[in-house]
Amino acid sequence: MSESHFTVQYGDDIAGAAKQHARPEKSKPFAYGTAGFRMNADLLDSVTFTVGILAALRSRKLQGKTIGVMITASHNPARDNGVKIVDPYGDMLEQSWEKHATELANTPTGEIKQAYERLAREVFKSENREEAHVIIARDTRPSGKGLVKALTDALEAMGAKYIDYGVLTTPILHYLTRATNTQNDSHPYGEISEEGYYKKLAAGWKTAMQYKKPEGSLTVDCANGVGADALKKFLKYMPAEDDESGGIKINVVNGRTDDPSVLNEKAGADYVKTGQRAPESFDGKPFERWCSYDGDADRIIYYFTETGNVFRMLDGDRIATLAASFIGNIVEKAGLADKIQIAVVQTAYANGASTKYIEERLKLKVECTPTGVKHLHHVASRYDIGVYFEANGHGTVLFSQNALRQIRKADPQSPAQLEALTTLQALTEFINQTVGDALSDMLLVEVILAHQSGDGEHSIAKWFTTYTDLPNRLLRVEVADKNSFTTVPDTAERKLQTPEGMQGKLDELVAKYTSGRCFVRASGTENAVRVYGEAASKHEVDNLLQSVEVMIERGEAANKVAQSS
Ligand code: G16
Repeated sequence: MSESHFTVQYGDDIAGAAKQHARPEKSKPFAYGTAGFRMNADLLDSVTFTVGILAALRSRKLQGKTIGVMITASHNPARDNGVKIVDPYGDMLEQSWEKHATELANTPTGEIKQAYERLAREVFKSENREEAHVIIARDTRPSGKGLVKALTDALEAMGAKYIDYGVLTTPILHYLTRATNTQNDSHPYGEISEEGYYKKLAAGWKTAMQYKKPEGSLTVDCANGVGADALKKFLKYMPAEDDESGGIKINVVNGRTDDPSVLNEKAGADYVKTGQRAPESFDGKPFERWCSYDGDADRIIYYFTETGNVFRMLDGDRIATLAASFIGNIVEKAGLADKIQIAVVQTAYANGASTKYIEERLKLKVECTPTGVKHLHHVASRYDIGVYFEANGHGTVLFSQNALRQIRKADPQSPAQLEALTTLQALTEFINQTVGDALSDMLLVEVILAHQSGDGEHSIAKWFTTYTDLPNRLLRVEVADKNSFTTVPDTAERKLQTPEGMQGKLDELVAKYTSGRCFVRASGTENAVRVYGEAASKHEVDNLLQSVEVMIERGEAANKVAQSS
């Protein structure tokens, strides 16, 4: 690309400020992964500084719109941290900018100013004097504070205005970003405050629950993360527990945010989903509803035990099917079925039985994308109502402008239609439109279960029996270089391109199992590869995954020998 020769405004102090946040000399290349940069917190200082430069640049490029920056490593252990950029409407950073983030993060400290100016010329095309606006939040990790300092040093060097909101859940920062940028629109997203978020969710809940009372209580495992603080604050805006319309008893467990070492330890959505087991502190009686958030409260997994202590888990696929089925139903009841098209977006981790249920029983379209909510969100936003969930419990439901218009202008012809429309309208209010949100998804599930209860059967047990999952397992295998595992483009990460020959071996293995399916991909948030498998029986799936693990380990050993000779 030819360089333009206009003067790049701002950033005169960058070189000096960068020296305070120097890139470690021997670090491996950094990459903007599934959810931004994520690694051991000790390596993140310089990366976070460069994210500050990029956030200011992005804001100026978008005529001064407010950009969000979240400092979190979500489900990872407490020693890790991460940083990601949120675009003005609360969705993830536009993918074409991820390469700019990666490039800046890998620039030697002494060359930062030149790299910034080169990038500014490339993205601005002409002189740009816009005011830059950035908002910031972090989770409860001890390293967060220092990383905010790296970020704000960059923002100050860039002459950007910023607000540091302190400790918040990831979805609240996404909410605030959108609320800030839509405050002058005809339909502002909400009040620009943490309190405004709680009020919006509670108001939607009250409307959706005006004719209902939830069955029993709900216990929430907060992974000892920021979700615990948020949930406790939120409950103050909810109807009293004994209120006939919408009162609900919610217990908070694993809410120790004073001790960072316990974050995500034997608790949280990832622990429950990956191990298919209950978290520490679980003492649920049969059919009592429990759910787990992750460390920054953007994922949720439900579970309960049946009589005899049999553990039953309801993951993101289950939430997607529950939501799609319920919403499809009320859209029809509201008389809008021919005006509103609903689709479900999943990834390759979705259990095959859930996909079959959505296509064959619900008769809805299913799309499959690579891992990462950024991919699912993008595809879901093409539909009137796009239900998207990853199996790990990360997801939400998006309502398009057309869907909102149709719901607003519909004229109910009967009390049943009025109830369906009121409920639908309430869902559009409290379902987070920016990103997966454990708190808002929890309300969605609770509203649906309350609407479906009342025939004597436990609503959570009824939910579990809608279809039977194919036995499945998820493995995490540590390898010397996860980047040597790449996938074939446009296969939604279901086929390996490298290591050479590995996909062929995998196909041969899978063919030996009844209804076998298996794929391997590098994690974008951890230093490992993930192996997912399904088969007709638990025994078969365990055997299949064991063989795949051995295959990967043999490949690693062969590589080591090749490198040392
Ligand atoms: C992040 C992403 C999710 C993704 C997960 C695991 O979640 O936002 O979309 O599913 O990482 O990704 P990977 O398999 O690439 O490690 P979170 O909750 O950790 O931010």
